[in-house]
Amino acid sequence: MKNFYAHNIFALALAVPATIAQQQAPQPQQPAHHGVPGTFEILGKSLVNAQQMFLGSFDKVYITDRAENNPGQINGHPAWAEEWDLRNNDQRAMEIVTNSFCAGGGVMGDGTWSIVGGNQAVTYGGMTADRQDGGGPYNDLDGRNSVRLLTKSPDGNMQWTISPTAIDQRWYPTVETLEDGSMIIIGGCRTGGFVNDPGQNNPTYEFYPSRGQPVHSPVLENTLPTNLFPLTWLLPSGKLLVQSNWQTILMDYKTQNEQPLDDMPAAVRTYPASAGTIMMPLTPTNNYTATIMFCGGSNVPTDQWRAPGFNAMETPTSASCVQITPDVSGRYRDVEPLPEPRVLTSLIHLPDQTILALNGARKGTAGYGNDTWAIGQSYSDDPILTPLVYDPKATAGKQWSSDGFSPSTVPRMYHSSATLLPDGSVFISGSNPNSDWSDLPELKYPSEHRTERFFPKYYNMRRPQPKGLITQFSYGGPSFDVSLDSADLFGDVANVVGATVVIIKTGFSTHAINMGQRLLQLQSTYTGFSNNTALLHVAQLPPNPAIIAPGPAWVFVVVNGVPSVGVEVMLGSGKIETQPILPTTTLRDPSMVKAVDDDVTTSGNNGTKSSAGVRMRVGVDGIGGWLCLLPAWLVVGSAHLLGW
Ligand SMILES: [Cu+2]
Repeated sequence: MKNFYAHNIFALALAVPATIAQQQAPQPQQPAHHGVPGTFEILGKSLVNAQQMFLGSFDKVYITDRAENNPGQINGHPAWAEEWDLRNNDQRAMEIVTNSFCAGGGVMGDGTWSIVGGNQAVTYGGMTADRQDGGGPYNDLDGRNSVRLLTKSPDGNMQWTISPTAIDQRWYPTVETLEDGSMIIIGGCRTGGFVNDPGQNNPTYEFYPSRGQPVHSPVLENTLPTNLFPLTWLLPSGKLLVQSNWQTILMDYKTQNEQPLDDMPAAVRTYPASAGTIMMPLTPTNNYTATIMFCGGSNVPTDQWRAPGFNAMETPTSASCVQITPDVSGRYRDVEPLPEPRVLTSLIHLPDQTILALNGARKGTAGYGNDTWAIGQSYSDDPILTPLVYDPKATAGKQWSSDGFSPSTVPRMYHSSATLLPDGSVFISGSNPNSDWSDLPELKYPSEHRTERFFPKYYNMRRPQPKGLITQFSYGGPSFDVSLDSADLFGDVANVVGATVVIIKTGFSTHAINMGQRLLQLQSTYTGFSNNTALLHVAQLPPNPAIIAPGPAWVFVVVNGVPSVGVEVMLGSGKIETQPILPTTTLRDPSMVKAVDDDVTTSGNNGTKSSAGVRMRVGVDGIGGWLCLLPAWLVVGSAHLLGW
């Protein structure tokens, strides 16, 4: 019999298209790093200021900065890019060639990270350099037209290369990855400054890889002067939510149409008001409907930003939190406000579907300058050192909480950044409200290179070690099973009922925005067994890449609010292309099975009876039975399409 089944599995495997091959991921283990939950740990000092930062692989964080007088050196000049090795906190300065000052960035469907746009070549103090083709103290080139790509060099290390395809000049552009894994690059200005002005505005968007000339955007034309880093998310409808100054639109980039939604209430959320912003978790419960949240910012009338009497220290910061569900309604609604007003806040998805708020200040705005009211050069003051967590499931009045959290010792204001790490801790670096790198002792807010980790409450809990995760997810397609043993379930199989499988894109962090950050809970059901083991039956991604764009991401299995260590996965085909959409399969009904052998009467994750099935023994500790793990692709002809 064994040979019979093996033969059939082999024959059927040949029929599976390559796009849905399910390659098993290594079993996640316990975190390698030790930390105290609710606290920060200083890891060391970065070589360059963390103006921009992202998690590039399991153990590498990439930090980039503007061209400035950083302590880190490369090729005989100060560096403004580096790689941080999470295993040992070793750092490697990197050459990035052009000035990536206030650049945007993101990761494409083929897994390539990019940093887009920037400023002219500069010399000391951020002053424009005499020449734009290199030389001078920083040997930087004009970066306004640059798309920089993180690629593998012949020596095996990652390196920054400049794409031969130039973009239009963009300082402070936003990048969002689209359904096909390409990027839209939106907005920015040409020569820089605290806020934008008509003489240098670039009210257009374009694509990388290029789709031709930039396209004019009315909302970017009409929202001066605070239209820099326009807050942009791809929505499940395939349209983009674009929020800029007080205006909000639905942008259909395919038809070049902009539809106005409600004006933003309470506060400006875009730079330099710099609210915390995030797309809320996309879940089966909300039918993968996108809701965007904006928290904090500054209530500054449009004509005040450039007025002679402007004083950032006197602009009222906001505690307001609002949400909008733009594919359903153009209306903003208030949600629980922040405990105190703040700006420059990074909102970070944690795998337990709470949101961590950290970095920022009670007073002022983003930016810096030689103004009499500035603190040194800083336009912000009174840093907020204790993180908060937002739990929309908590009772009213307690949704924002800092219970159990100790403060950091490091102010994190303008030009700081933060990203989730695979072990569920959060990596934080930067803060540099100065025109050039400086650690002069008289500065209240010197250029900050101390780099930290924050450890959420679950950090030291024994992590689930699920078996059966896969390395590549398709849009629709066959479900798969993940096994959890008794330890993974904290000794009680009932804990499988609330277990979740979540995909997180950690995003590209800069200026309190994590561009492209997203959390999606996969649809799943379970079979629990009497010996406190269980299977999770897990769907692929919803069959719509606008819900979560193709490209690299992390998958976590979360039991009792405790996440496994994340496993790096690829969403989609791994190419920049129209993504294949496969039929979805209906997951089998959730069940608790008293006797292990009861389960063999039913087969397949899709609830199809065993007559269509092939039984195989799986290495699930403690189950000890014959379980049918027939992948759904065997019966794809009978699959039910879900109504997404
Ligand atoms: Cu900046």
